[in-house]
Amino acid sequence: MKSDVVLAEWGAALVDPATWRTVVAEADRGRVVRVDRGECDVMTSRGRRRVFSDSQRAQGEIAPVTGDWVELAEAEGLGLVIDRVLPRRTAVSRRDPAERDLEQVLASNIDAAAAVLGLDRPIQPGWLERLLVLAIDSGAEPVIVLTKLDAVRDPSDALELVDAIAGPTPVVMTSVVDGRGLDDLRALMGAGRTLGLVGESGAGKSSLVNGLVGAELLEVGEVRASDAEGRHTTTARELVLVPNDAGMVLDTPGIRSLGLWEAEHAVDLVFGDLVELAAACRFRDCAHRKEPGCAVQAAVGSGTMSTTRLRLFLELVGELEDLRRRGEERQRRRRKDGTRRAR
Ligand SMILES: Nc1nc2c(ncn2[C@@H]2O[C@H](COP(=O)(O)OP(=O)(O)OP(=O)(O)O)[C@@H](O)[C@H]2O)c(=O)[nH]1
Ligand SMILES: [Mg+2]
Ligand SMILES: [Zn+2]
Repeated sequence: MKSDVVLAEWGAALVDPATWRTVVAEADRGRVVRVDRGECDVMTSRGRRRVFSDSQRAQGEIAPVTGDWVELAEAEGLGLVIDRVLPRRTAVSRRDPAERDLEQVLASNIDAAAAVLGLDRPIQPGWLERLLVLAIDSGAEPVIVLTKLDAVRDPSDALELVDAIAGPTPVVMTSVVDGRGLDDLRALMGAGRTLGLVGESGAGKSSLVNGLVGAELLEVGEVRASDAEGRHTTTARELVLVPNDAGMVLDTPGIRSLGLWEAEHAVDLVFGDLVELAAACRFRDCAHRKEPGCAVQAAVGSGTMSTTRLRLFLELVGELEDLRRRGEERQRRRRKDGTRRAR
């Protein structure tokens, strides 16, 4: 592709918002639009380039992810390689549930982060809370997107539950069948801005991309009829340009599970207002049920805190206590086994 053709197509998308420098003049710079094993597609002013993600660097501290701004270099025998990943403005990342310190970056340099859930299945509060942690923790503007609005007769119960969790985070309901809500998503994008989508398989992320682009660009998979379980159709993280300078959207494969790290952070990131209130309770170990001097119950009484939100908060705190207790027991058992074997 020639430079002017790319510019006409990608336009503002190739302006690095961190520096406001157009990449056009710099053929050695670009943005990662797709990552496969060992290779990536990088959009540069000269078009889409397939580059090696040189294994040494890819396994190092910063492996390139979709959305990254990178500098390219020629490497002998390899052709174009990613020489450097520029500092990320924002990043959606999760922790490996087995190795909780291992961070996995799912998308970078996004401006809005959407936690996507389908209205075709029951909303699981614990799942939404964890997913919302990813969106809030990314540093981008978080938003909750409820898809398949056309597939439900009355979304009001689901919406009430979601609102109780969302707090100040905006909630958008969409349908790619009748187009409702797509303009609300477009409002989060705009020239040079990127909307990132995360959620479980079958939530409708790739369908949203197609809906925003107005073409069947990405593959979409049926969900199982019995329980709306997805089939993990999307396997690569992909950054897609929306025509007419309307911004970009970053699709990701369905997330299988989110663990303890996300749940722990949900206490502060999702229920921060309750943590703050609880600090004013008379007793430090207040359970916020019937204790005298409970600031949380006072807020419920005066109508500033919803009973549903309080119930969800107490459920999360209870679940965390369970998880921690079980983790400690496992450790104790392991230590005991160790001493037995050492004898
Ligand atoms: N009725 C209706 N169905 C939808 C809507 N959006 C998505 N679907 C359907 O939901 C199913 C899953 O959609 P996908 O877009 O493949 O879901 P995904 O989140 O990309 O799934 P993975 O790639 O597996 O993570 C498909 O059968 C879609 O046709 C919608 O707005 N309305
Ligand atoms: Mg998909
Ligand atoms: Zn209390």
